[in-house]
Amino acid sequence: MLCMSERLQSIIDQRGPIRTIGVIGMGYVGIPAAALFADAPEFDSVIGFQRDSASSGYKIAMLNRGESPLKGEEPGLEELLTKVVGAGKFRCTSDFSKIAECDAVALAIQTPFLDPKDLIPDFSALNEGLRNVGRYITEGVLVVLESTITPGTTAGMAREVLEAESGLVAGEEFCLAHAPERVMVGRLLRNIREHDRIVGGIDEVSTARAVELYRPVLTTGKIIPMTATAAEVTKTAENAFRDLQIAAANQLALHCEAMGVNVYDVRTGIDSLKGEGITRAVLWPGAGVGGHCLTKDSWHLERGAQVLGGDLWYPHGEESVFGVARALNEFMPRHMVHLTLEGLRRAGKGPAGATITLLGWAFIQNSDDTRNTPAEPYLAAMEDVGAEVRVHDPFVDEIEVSHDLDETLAGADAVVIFTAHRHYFALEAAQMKALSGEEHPVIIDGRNVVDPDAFIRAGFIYKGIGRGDKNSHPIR
Ligand code: SAJ
Repeated sequence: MLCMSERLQSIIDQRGPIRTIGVIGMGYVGIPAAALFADAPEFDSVIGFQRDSASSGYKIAMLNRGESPLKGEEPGLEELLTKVVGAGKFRCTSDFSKIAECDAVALAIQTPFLDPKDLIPDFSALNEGLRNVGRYITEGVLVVLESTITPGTTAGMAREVLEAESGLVAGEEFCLAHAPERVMVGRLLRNIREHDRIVGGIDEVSTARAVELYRPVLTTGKIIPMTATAAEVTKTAENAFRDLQIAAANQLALHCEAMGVNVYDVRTGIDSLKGEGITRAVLWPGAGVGGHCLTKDSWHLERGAQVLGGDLWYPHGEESVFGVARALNEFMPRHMVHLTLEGLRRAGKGPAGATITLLGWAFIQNSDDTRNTPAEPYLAAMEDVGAEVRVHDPFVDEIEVSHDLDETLAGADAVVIFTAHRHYFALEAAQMKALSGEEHPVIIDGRNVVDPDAFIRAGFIYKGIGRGDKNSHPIR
């Protein structure tokens, strides 16, 4: 009597090597993945699956013309799509029944949170994708989840849905794995080729089959095999660690403000500690943490520990360090409100009726990506206390966002820098003071962009994140 994995191995041996690959979800994860699979000589063809929905259906025709539907610069992607479509190695369809032709299927479907506070991820799109895949997969297929998911999902909910829809048994009649994406907008192809790839199966046979799928697309990246759950924890933890490092820098900044110290001097000092086995990754304090990775991945990790961790044990009643880090990073926009109110108070003003110029709406410098921008809670809080906020951002094309810096600065009682766009490093104190028309305009620097002394000399009231050495300066 063959054990489960021996049975699965014999089914795979009969099926032969992976030839046809399906990728579900033609977004910024699925499209480069499909193009790179199609470009690998080891594989015969790739089918991209995209729901023909009102919001995304247009991608199908574009992709079949070899065009990329992704916004922004993605070096090499459009050429690669033209090449593989032209070679007949890649096509896109909304006909999910074609999954039956695939030896391997990768799901690249987004998993946002409806509301991070209740830790309930919105798996509805992923669920629909899994049901579609389960409906059409055949014996010996490999199913891989690439989306960032709560630890326990692959071996739990995903396995259950796939088995229920297909009538097949995971680990015995088909392979199941998690291989988290590590792509960053603007370098999608490079990330997939060059980053090491975590590949985690629900069993050894699944892991090995997933390694066969991903090894051909790596150039300098290496395969790092592990279990599916370990792969889910790795992905969520690698971002939770980054969020934690940023929170540590933010905490230090708040302490330095209280102690009258320049946090950037302290950062330079700490960073100078080098040498064998010494590691100090001091990141940068700032106005807050935005984006779609760090704002949710810690909660996926926490939820995994709560759902999976039967005997989870740490200081009871205490928040985990990742939860404390999230709360501190979410606090930083409120600290920017505090600095603004303190600056206005020094100028003899209250927030009601004050004109605030907010510089930077994107969540990250020199980008148009506004997802979960920390500027949003700041704007809401300032409007709640009666201020009028005008937003400038040279990269963001949204209704309330201006591209005219002088116009946005005119009549400002306070100028608040939220994003370190390169344009803001050229801000001129004297010119800004003239535009404000105020005797003592306020400037709040959330990203260490301006020189405090230049603005103080020009008569500004300065406050900066972590600038305990300047935040109580004499007014000129
Ligand atoms: N931020 C700080 N201080 C820092 C670094 C970032 O306040 O020292 C803020 C940024 O202003 C931004 C937010 O944190 O609002 C996120 O910045 P990020 O550089 O982490 O950019 P993301 O969100 O695009 O993170 C992605 C992640 N990549 C993937 O999930 C595949 C993250 O794991 C990468 O480390 C990061 O890119 C990167 O290094 O570029």
